[in-house]
Amino acid sequence: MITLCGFAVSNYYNKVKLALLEKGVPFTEEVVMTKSTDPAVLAASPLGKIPFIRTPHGSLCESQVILDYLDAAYPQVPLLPADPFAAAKVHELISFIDLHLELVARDLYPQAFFGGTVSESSQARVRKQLDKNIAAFKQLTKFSPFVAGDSFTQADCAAWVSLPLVGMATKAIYGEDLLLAAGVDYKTYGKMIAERPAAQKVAADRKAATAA
Ligand SMILES: N[C@@H](CCC(=O)N[C@@H](CS)C(=O)NCC(=O)O)C(=O)O
Repeated sequence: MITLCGFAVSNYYNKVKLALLEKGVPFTEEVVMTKSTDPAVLAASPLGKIPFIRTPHGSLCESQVILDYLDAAYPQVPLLPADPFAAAKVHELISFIDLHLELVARDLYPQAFFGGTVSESSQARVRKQLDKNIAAFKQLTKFSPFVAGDSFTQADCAAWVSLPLVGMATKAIYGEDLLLAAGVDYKTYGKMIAERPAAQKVAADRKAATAA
C-alpha cells in the first residue's frame, strides 16, 4: 500500500493525490508539514519538501517522479499516452506548468497569500519572466478539452492544482490575473476538471485542511 505524505493544501501534494485517485490506486495519507526535522521525513525527502510517498519498495520524493512511478507501476489506468512522442508532449507541458509558471510565480506567494512583502524589484523580475513564460505555455497547451488534448493526463494533475495559484498570485500582486489577461482560460477548464469525482475529493479535502 502507498502512503502519501504531506498536507492537503499543497498543490504538489494534490497533484499526486489527484493522480492516485484518477488511477484508482489504493493509498493512505500521512500529514507531514514542511520544515520537518524528523530524521524519518528527511530520509524520505532529503530537502524536507512535500509530497513524498512511502511504498513497499522504499520512499520517493518529487511529484513528477512519483507520477511517472505510478504510471509505470499501475498501468491499468494510464495518465500518459502510449505513444512515446505524445507522452513526451505531456511531460513538456508539465515542465512548463511546474517550472516555468508555478515555480516562478512562487516568489510572489509571501505577499500574495501570507501577509509578507515582495520587493518591487522582485515583482518586476517575476513579471518579466511570467509574461514570457505564459505566452510560451499558451503556445503549447490545447485545452481541447484537456491540457494535452482529448484525454485526461498527468498534465491535468499539474495544471488543475497550479494554474489557479499563478492566476491568484498575479492578480494579488499586479492587479490583473496574468493567465486570464493572456487568454489562458484556466477557469472554464478548472470547472470542467472539478466535475470529476477524483477532483471533487481533492477539493473537499483541501477545503477542510484550509479551514483547519
Ligand atoms: N519540485 C517539488 C516541489 C514540492 C514543493 O515545493 N513543495 C512545497 C509545498 S507546496 C514544499 O515542500 N515547500 C517547503 C520547502 O521547499 O522547503 C515537487 O514537485 O514535489
